[in-house]
Amino acid sequence: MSARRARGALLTVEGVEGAGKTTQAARLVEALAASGREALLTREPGGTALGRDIRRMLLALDGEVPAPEAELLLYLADRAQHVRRLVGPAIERGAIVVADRFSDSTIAYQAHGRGLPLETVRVIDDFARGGVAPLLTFVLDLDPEAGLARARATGPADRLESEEIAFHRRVREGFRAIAAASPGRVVVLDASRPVDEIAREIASTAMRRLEGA
Ligand code: T5A
Repeated sequence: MSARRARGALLTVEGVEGAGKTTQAARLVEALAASGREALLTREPGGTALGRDIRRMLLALDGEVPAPEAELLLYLADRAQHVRRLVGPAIERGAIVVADRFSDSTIAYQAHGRGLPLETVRVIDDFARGGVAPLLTFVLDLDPEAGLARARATGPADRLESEEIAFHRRVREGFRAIAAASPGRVVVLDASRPVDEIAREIASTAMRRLEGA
């Protein structure tokens, strides 16, 4: 038991706006903690103090609109800080880190959504991550219109949520393409189902994978 608990890992929850990532990431951390593991909930952008400043710059609707390349680098600046100050050290000490968004969001939003070159995005993301990668990723798949309706019910739309629906459709296809290319790491879940049902499936899949890790 102690040898197993000493091995940390990163688990990520991904998907379109309003798919339920924040809800499910919190439920997964609860389930892991209940099983006796050190579990840490974090998110991107905004998992560190510097990241919270970057998050405000990225999601504000006022101010200058970043060029797609600048937007990419801001997300990756957040990731570089997050990985080195929080995620990496937590994994090193044996914690299970659950991140509400990580690198797959960059591939889906900045490469598939914005149209930046996929290979360039991958290379810079690798540099930002510095070798930290998720053991397991849950993609919550949902019609973007349904997700945006959920998100709008919780508050005003931010800069990314305000993008045209075609952008959000490309993002959804991006997540599906990532899942198809990495079936061993990425589990796609129908996010239109009830919260409890999805949470049970995520928890049991994560426990099984961690036991085998
Ligand atoms: N981004 C991020 C990039 O472009 N590139 C990157 O590299 C990264 C890391 C971050 C933005 O930045 C972009 C993506 C985003 O646009 P964010 O706030 O982290 O923004 O992400 P959002 O998707 O905007 O987060 P939301 O909070 O809007 O959505 P969640 O987390 O998916 O959904 P959640 O859990 O907050 O739930 C939303 C509502 O739906 C309900 C909840 O109760 C809540 O009211 N809900 C359900 N309702 C019915 N059935 C279910 N199964 C439900 N699950 C949740």
